[in-house]
Amino acid sequence: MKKVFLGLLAAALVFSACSKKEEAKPVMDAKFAHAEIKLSTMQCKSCAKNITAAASSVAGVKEVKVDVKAKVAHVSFDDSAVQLAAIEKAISLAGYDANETKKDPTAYNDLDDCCKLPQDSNM
Ligand SMILES: [Cu+2]
Repeated sequence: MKKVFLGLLAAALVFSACSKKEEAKPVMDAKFAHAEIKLSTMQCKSCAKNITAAASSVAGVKEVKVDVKAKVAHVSFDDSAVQLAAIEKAISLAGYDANETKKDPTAYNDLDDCCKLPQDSNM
């Protein structure tokens, strides 16, 4: 009987401790939209730099983070100022596929060999 009582007491203490915990505050900035852009043709860190520069140059884009391994760009942007399609376009004009937007062929030709697809590279 005593054990049951202690068990209940312990449970009550745990419960009260939990209920006092502060709720985690959301860290996302509500003002900005977030999107992932697939970069299926990117090859290396140099590509990441080119893509970051291209996407960052679009007005309304707040932050660009390119994940080289995953071949994805994480973009934060003000969606009242710019559409995702405009960001994709800027990346395509730098010579890379961005989601379904195909790379600009001229820009792609001007890329360093290391940034081209393995079948187009002369290295
Ligand atoms: Cu590259």
